[in-house]
Amino acid sequence: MRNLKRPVAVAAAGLTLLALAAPASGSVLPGGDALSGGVLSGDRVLAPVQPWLSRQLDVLDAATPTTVLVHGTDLEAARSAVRAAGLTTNTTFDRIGVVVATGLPAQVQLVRSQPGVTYVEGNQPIAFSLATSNKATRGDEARSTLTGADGTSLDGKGVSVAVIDSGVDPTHPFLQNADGTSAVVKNLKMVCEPLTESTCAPVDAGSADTDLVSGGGHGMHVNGIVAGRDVTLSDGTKMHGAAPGASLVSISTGAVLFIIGADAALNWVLEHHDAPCGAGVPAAQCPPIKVTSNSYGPSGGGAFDPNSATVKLQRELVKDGVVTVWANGNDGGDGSQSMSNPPGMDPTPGIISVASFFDQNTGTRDGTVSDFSSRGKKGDLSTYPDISAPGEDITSSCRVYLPVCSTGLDPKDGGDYNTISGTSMATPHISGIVAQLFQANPSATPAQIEAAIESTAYKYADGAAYEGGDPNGTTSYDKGHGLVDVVAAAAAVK
Ligand SMILES: [Ca+2]
Repeated sequence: MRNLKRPVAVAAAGLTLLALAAPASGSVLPGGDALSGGVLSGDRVLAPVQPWLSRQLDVLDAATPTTVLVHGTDLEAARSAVRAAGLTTNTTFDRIGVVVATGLPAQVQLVRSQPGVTYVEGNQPIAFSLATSNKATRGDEARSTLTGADGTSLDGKGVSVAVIDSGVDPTHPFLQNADGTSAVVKNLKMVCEPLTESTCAPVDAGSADTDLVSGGGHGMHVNGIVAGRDVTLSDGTKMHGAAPGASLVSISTGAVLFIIGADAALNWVLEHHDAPCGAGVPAAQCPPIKVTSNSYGPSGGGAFDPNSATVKLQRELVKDGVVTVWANGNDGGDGSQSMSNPPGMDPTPGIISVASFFDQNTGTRDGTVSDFSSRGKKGDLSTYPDISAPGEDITSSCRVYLPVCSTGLDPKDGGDYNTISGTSMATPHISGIVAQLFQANPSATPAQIEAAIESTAYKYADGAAYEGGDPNGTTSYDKGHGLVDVVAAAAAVK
């Protein structure tokens, strides 16, 4: 049965992606080429261009505008270069010196020759990682037996998790606090139009449902897995998310499944994590963001690109004490090549990539690594996922009228809940657990959080052998260090 579900869900997302990607540049997906660039042209040295963009520039019509990320030695250098090349600025990522701009292929080539330009990156299409629990992680045991530095039960309280996804309905019953407020303390929608001259800007959606676009439903499910409150469904099922005390900052990437929308969301977190609801709103009401949850990426893996805006942004976030969590992808594999989601391969401590574990619907810790979970390349530890978390047959908040939710197996309560699978569902478990660990030790660094999770993982036996060579203990190309153990990780991080 589990083999039937995932392809259906993936097909739904694939349609969404293609429909949205078509006007831009077709559906070319990233490869694993080495960096090209530094080419001498006349007496000018051209800045290197991302391999994916390089292929796009070969096939794009000369009259078809495209959107790129111009990286400068600093913001002013990037701005000057964009002006000189005649590109139109859409938005800027100030701290990493990047200008997002649109122009014709010849203008993109021209910007490469401008002084102070270090890299030019394309606006690559991305897809949400799709496919489907909580006892297995010992998250419930941590909540009932442990307390945080604040003296309250370990449920993620005092921490906001930024979920970058298709959006959320803050009024969904799974996200309601006992006092009638929502777990969602900030609900943003990124409005980006990569092929126009409009800006790529966050709009505050208040309590509106931001998860209505095609492909919607994914974000609703992911937000619920992070921080769903205690509910009892009409069939008597009692459930909650990984961190039922954590707050949620939802950043909807909207209808545009391109990397700039997601990068703009990470950039917003970089600029607002200390006070996501504004300086005037107390942390007790709107806690600082300490972790971002990212269940998306290109299909089929690809090479790690240290020059990408995504990687620069997540490294700045680590410096500010914010952990980044990535779905490792749903491309399976056999270890002969890396199928892992590229930014999750960042060796910077505090960036965590998540494989999917199947607890056989029993809560056992001796389950299996999901068939669909992306494998790294055997022998190359840099490509291995970091940790496993439950990602198969996961029941969470849904809306049956949304495409992703309608692919689930078992709609409950009129479609308010459904069961789906994927590393997209494993990832928010880890994001919620990171919130629990920061509650246990608010002064922990992202590196300490990652080390605590990995060094205490439960070594379930399914799949590839565990190997040495990683500072946080033995690891494997299919399931990383093993299954997350919240009780043990909380003890390690204190
Ligand atoms: Ca890592």
